[in-house]
Amino acid sequence: MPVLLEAATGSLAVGAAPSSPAPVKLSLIIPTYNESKNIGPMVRQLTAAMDAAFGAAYEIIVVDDDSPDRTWETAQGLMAQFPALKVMRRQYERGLSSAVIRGWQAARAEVLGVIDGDLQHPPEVVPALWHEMERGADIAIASRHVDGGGVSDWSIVRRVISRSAQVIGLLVLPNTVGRVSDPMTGFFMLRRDVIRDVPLKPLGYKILIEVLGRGTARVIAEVPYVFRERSDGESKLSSKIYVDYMRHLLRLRIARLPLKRFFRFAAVGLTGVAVDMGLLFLLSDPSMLAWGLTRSKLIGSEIAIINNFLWNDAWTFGDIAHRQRGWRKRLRRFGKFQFICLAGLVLNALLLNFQFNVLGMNRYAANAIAIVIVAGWNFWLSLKLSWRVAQPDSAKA
Ligand SMILES: Nc1nc2c(ncn2[C@@H]2O[C@H](COP(=O)(O)OP(=O)(O)O)[C@@H](O)[C@H]2O)c(=O)[nH]1
Ligand SMILES: [Mg+2]
Repeated sequence: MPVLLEAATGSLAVGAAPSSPAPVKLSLIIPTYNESKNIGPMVRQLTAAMDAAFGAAYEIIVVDDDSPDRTWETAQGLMAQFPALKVMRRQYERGLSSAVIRGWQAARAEVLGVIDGDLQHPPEVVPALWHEMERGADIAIASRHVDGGGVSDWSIVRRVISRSAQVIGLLVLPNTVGRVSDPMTGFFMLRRDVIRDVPLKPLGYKILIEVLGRGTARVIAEVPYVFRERSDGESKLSSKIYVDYMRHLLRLRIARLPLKRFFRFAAVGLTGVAVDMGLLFLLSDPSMLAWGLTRSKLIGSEIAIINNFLWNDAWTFGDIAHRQRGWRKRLRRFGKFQFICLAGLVLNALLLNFQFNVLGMNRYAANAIAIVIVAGWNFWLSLKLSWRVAQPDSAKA
């Protein structure tokens, strides 16, 4: 029997392509679990479609999770007949998403792909996806929700569940899930660069959401396809998959929050409080300069704002400031920051009044809440206005 591929262990990050004497253009993964009846027809149809498009310059990697029906063995038996076919039998790890990534880790091509092994994804669509990659896409997805796509025989219940899952995804991660019409698809291709060396932490079924959420894709193309009915074997979809999906969305949501920046911003804010207090003392205290209270407060606050701006520009958002050099740009950032802080001050007073006068809260509790809300507001606006990144995707690279 021909040899099987070894499954990598450790981190789920996909590195650089290995140098290879016979390079391939596309590495397509088929994750399988109990698909022994389907894998033969699947590989046959796929090879027919791919030979026409690639000649010999492609590879198909079946990643089987040690199926009880010995799918890996059936696939291994096909290798002599199909030279592009490779098989991985995973014995120490389980799950659809990690199977796909382990497959990509063993892949040789710069373009990686995935397709189900149960013939529900039509193999004829592979060349169409490849065509989009050649035209410059970073990711090309096969979609059920663009013109010409669809599901063949789904009950109304299944349609509603699928669409609800999509809507929840849109609410939790609008900038990720909203980038494609069919975020639930398990049939797509991507450039290796999009996820190269990025540690992936997928959960459950939705590997595309992981790739969109953690990768750096800019151009995304969609190709229609009709999700076919299963003729053999059975779906592994269970209610646990929905729970995993929710957990996956939350995990990505947290990973995408700019927590580090927020903590820096908050630390800078504390230095601002110290400057403000110190100047109030120096300028207005009877033992010091003994200036009027309002004048001292205004000067102290303004210098605190300048202090905060300088630290944020150099540290909190230093990476972004570094890419937007020059005095004019710096002044513009400062102007916006100044405006945000003043607006924050007004908001602070309004909130304090509302909580104290309308809600009848304790004034110090109300003030503490107002300060937290205004800190969040200042941070968010600073992120979106002052230190806005023109191209969020390229910025990560
Ligand atoms: N390696 C591996 N493949 C899986 C696993 N679960 C499902 N698959 C494969 O992933 C593909 C899609 O799974 P399926 O159960 O058909 O999902 P459905 O089409 O959404 O009902 C099929 O090729 C399955 O054999 C798993 O835990 N490990
Ligand atoms: Mg299926």
